Amino acid sequence: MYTVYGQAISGNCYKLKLCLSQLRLPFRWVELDILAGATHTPEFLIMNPNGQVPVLGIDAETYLPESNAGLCYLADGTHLFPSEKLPRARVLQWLFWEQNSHEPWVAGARFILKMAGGGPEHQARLAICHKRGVEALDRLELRLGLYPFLTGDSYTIADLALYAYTHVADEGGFDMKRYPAIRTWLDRVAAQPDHVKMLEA
Ligand SMILES: N[C@@H](CCC(=O)N[C@@H](CS)C(=O)NCC(=O)O)C(=O)O
Repeated sequence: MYTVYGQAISGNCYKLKLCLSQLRLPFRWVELDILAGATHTPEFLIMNPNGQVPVLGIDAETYLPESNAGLCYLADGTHLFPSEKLPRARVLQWLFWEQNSHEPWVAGARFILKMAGGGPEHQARLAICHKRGVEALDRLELRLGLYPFLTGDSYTIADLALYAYTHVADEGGFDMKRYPAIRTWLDRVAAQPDHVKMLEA
């Protein structure tokens, strides 16, 4: 059985939970407190030298950090990750974009407001997250105005990955009323079979 080392409030960790649930794979969840330093203990750093969750435990000795690497591993050979060259590369395109251009800002703003207290010392960083996050959401809106899912007509791990932080972007201070195509897509993703909510047990 797989093990997810994660923190339930984290969108990156939610990606693995959602993927495992949608593939109907049994898993065990080990809850870790990031702010208490649980990802920087010597034991954890053996699993992920980068000191971050999530980590996917594949067996007693095999650990896979990086949320989107975990998605590719779990979904390989399933309907959530196409095997043909170009459709597969399109999924990877959105997974890389998520980590480079979306997650740092959209999740970053949420972290500041929801977990770090949002105090004056965070305001300069928050402003950057909002500026860059709006740019990312504008691009997502453009794409989702053209296609039902990110890579075209089918739901894939690209949608799953982008859903994780976009559906809670309002908690980072983003005004989601500006994004009708994103909101329709969020409903479409939430209606997929075996969808689970972020904080659902
Ligand atoms: N690129 C990583 C990012 C993971 C990440 O940012 N994890 C955060 C929680 S969402 C974390 O563990 N932070 C603790 C730290 O950096 O010390 C992934 O996609 O898995």
